[in-house]
Amino acid sequence: MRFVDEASITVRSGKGGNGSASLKRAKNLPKGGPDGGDGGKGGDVVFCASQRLLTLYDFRAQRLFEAENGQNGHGQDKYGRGGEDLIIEVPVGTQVFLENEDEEGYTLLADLRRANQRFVACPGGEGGRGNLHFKTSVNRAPKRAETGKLGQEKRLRLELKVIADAGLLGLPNAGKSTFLSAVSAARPKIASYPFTTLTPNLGVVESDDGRRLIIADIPGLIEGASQGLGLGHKFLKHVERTRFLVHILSGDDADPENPAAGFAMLDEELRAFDPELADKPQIRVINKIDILPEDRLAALRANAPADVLFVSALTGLGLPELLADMWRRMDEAAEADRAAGLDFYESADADDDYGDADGQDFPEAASRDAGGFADEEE
Ligand SMILES: Nc1nc2c(ncn2[C@@H]2O[C@H](COP(=O)(O)OP(=O)(O)OP(=O)(O)O)[C@@H](O)[C@H]2O)c(=O)[nH]1
Ligand SMILES: [Mg+2]
Repeated sequence: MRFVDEASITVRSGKGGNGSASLKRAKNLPKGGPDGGDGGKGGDVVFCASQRLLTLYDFRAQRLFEAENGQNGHGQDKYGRGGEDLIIEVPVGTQVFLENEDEEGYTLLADLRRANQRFVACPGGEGGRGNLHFKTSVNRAPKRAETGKLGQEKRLRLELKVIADAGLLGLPNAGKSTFLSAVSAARPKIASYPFTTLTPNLGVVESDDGRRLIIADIPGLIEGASQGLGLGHKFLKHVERTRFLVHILSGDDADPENPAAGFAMLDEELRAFDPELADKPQIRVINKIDILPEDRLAALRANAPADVLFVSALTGLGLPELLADMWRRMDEAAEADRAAGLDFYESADADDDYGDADGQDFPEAASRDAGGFADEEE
């Protein structure tokens, strides 16, 4: 499965069915009254955020989405059946934009941040009323009925911005994907050459008491990424919507005399992308301590800022401490969000409603595949 985070599609809601102008016919009723039923409502086009999906890949193949039309009403008081709504599943974190007709650009319609959150993008047309409704004391046999209203058509742009609790940040080869695979069920590609990861990977860490911490692993950044070097820094948008970052520096790459400089270098790239991202809380980690010569490791420990953690993603050394710190950050961030009245990262099955005006929730919560978009080859 290839990771795709942008798509343009057209959606059409269903037309309402026509009302019927039928008059009763029966032997004993020469001048029958109206018995024409209403047309059914056209189907809505509805987006639903699903934890099963991790990319917008499917929208490469299909670009037109149409809900069903409502059926016409009939005589004998028969109402037309409503058209089926069309439910379009998108990954959690998908933003739905309306393509502006006159000017360039897009208008944000909905941000589907929570599992099962729904957004009605195009309501179906109302069904027309049958002549039943038009009977009056002077006109007992009206021939009048309404036609159904047309559905709507919209050109939409979908953009996925991954939502996770922690974002991994670091130079190529630092061991980000190795860390993800050590602590979650995700199996991202890992290799000893730079830029192994080409698209984001997601992994889920589960605590003993059933809590979940979602980690986003993104491609490595290099100095000058903000000027387009390496893979550039566009993937940073996938760590924008995280609570905190885990900044991993390989003990190979760190300067033993001044390890802080290695972290500061990528912080500058973050700042160039988005100053807010640079201000996000960070856990700083020096990795690969299993292969560092003793004197190098000793110098790194002596010269690193006190908060830096030392780990080996490969052997697991130091990972329990790192995970404990991540859970602590998670609690702190959740507390800060609650204090600020923010709803951004609420878990999927929270039942308080804070969606967009028209984003509704469904009670059943899908469970997320613990894997990720790990498989990079198509
Ligand atoms: N000895 C040792 N090797 C490690 C450790 N962590 C990662 N590696 C190795 O370092 C290489 C790069 O690891 P990756 O996990 O692919 O690194 P990455 O940061 O995801 O790299 P990119 O995806 O290219 O940005 C692989 O050969 C790993 O086996 C570690 O703690 N100790
Ligand atoms: Mg990687």
